[in-house]
Amino acid sequence: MNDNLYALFESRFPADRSACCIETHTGQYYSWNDLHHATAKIANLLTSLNLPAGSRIAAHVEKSPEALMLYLATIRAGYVYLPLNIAYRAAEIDYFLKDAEPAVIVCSPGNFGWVAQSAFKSGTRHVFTLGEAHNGKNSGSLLQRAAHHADTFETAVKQPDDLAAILYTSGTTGRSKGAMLTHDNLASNAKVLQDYWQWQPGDVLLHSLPLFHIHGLFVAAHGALLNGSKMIFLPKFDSADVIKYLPRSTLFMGVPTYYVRLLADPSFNQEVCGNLRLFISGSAPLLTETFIDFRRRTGHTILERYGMTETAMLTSNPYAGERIGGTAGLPLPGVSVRVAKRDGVLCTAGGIGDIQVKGPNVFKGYWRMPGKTAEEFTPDGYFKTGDVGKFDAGGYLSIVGRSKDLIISGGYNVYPKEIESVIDEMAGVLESAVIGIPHPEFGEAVTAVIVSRPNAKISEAGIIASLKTKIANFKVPKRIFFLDDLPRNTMGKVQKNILREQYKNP
Ligand code: MLC
Ligand code: AMP
Repeated sequence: MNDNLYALFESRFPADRSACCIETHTGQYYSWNDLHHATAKIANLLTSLNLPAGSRIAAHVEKSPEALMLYLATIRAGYVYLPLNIAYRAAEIDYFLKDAEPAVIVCSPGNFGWVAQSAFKSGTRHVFTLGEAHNGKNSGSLLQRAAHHADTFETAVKQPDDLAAILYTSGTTGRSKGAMLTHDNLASNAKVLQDYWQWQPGDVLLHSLPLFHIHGLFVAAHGALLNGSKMIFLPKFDSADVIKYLPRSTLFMGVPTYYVRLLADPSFNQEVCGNLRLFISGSAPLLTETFIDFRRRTGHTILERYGMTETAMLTSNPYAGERIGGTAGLPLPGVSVRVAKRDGVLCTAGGIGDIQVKGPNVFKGYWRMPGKTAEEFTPDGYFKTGDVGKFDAGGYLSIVGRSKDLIISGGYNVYPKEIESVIDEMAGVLESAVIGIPHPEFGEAVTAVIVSRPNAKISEAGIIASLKTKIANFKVPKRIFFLDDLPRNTMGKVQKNILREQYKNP
C-alpha cells in the first residue's frame, strides 16, 4: 500500500488517459497521459539531484499547467512542496528560503537574478526557471533539464504521516510560520470534499485561483484530480475570461471578491451560468448581500465553506440541503468543530466563542516551531483556529470575527504586525498601526495610520511607493492616514477598534 497522494490521484485517472486533463486559455490541451509523463520527467530530474529525504522544493512561479506538474512531481518523488506567492519580493523570499532551507527553488525567468542571489545566500543549491516563452508555451531550465529524463517513474512510497507540503501562513508576531501538511491530511480532505460536493463524472472545473495557496491548489485542483475531471486553467481571475469559459464548465470556486467582480459585469447572467452545477466560495466571509444578489442574477445559490491553511477544509454548506447565506455551513464528516469560551467551557447553540477543530485534516505542526505548535493546540488536541464563531440550533457555523489580528483582502491574509514593522523602519516614522477597513471589492482594505517624527517630510504617496519595493503588492496599504498620536488604552495598547471606526468611511 502506498499512501503517496499522487498514487491516490493516479488510481482515479479516467480509464481513457488520452482524455483532456487541462485545457488552457491559449487553447493548449494536456491529457492525463501528458500529466503522468511530465510529472515522471520532473520527478526523475529531482531524484537525479541526489537530494536528502524530506527535501523542500520551493516554487515561486506564475500559474501554469507546468506549475501544477511541478507540484505533483514533487510529491510523486517523495519531496515536500513549498509554494510561494509570486507577488513576494526579495526580503520576503529571503525569509522563506532561510527558514525552510529548500534544496531547490524554481522561479520565473524574469526573477532569476534576485531569486538566485537569495538562494545562494541561504544555501539553496539548485535554482531552475519556469515561465512563459514568446510562443505562449512554458519553458525555462526546469523543463529543458527534465526533457532529458525518462517519462516513467515509480511513485515514491510514503506513509500517511509523511510531509507532502509546507505552506507559509503569516504570523501574528510578524514572523511567517510554515504549516506542515501530510499526505494523509491532504488525501483525507480531498476525499471528503469529493463526496460532500458530489463531484460527478463529466464535471469540468473552471480554475481561475492562484496555485500557491490551499484554495487553488488543494481545494480546487485536488478535487478535479481526484475525480479524474478536466480543468479549464486561467492564468488568473479575470471576469471577462471567466464569463467566456463558464458555459463550458460545471464547477467554479473562488474568493468572495471573484463573485463581487462577476456581479459587477452586466454580461454576467443566468444564461452564462446555464451549464453550472455548483459555485463555491471561501477564504473570506461572503457578504449576505453578494449571496442574495448572486441568486437573484443567476438562479444559483453559492455554497460557502470555511477552512484554513493549517487544517484544509473544516465546514461547508451542504450540496443537497439548505445553503444558508452568512454561514460557513456544517462540520465536514470526520471533522470535529467546537466553539469554546476563553475559560475552555464549550458554548451551546448561539453562544459566541473560539473555534477549535480536530480531525485527520489538521496539520502536523509549524515547521521548526515546536513551541508555537504546542501553544496552538488545547490539552485535548484541538487546534485553535483564531477565528471566533457560533453554531445555530441547526448546527450551522457562523464566523463572527477573529481573535487573531488579521486582515483578509481579496482572499489574501495580511498580518498588520508585519506591515507595521516595515513602516516603522522608514525614515520619518515614529510609529504606525495597520488596520483593515471595509472595502466593497476586497472585503477589507489594508490601511495604515502613521505618527510621523517631528519635522519629518513624509507623504502618503511616498510611503506607498516605498512599500511597493519592499513587500508584496496586495499587502501595501490602499490608504495612509497621519495622526499626532495613536489612541491607547490604560495598558498602553493601541486601540485599533477606535481607528477602524474613525476611518471606516474614508
Ligand atoms: C491584487 N491587488 C490586491 C489584491 N490582489 N489588493 C488587495 N487585495 C488583494 N487580494 C492589487 C495589487 O496590489 C495591484 O495594486 C492591483 O491590485 C492589481 O494587481 P493584480 O495582481 O493585477 O490584481 P488582480 O489580478 O485583479 O487580483 C485580485 C484578485 C487576487 C482578487 C483576483 O487577489 C486573487 O486571485 N485573490 C485570491 C487569493 C486566494 O487564492 N486566496 C486563498 C488563500 S487560501 P497596484 O496598486 O500595485 O496597482 C485560504 C484558505 C481558505 O484563505 O479557506 O481557502
Ligand atoms: P489562510 O491562513 O490563508 O488559510 O486563511 C484562513 C482564514 O481565512 C481562516 O482562519 C478564516 O479567518 C478565513 N476564512 C476562510 N474561509 C472563510 C469563510 N467562509 N468565512 C469567513 N472567513 C473565512
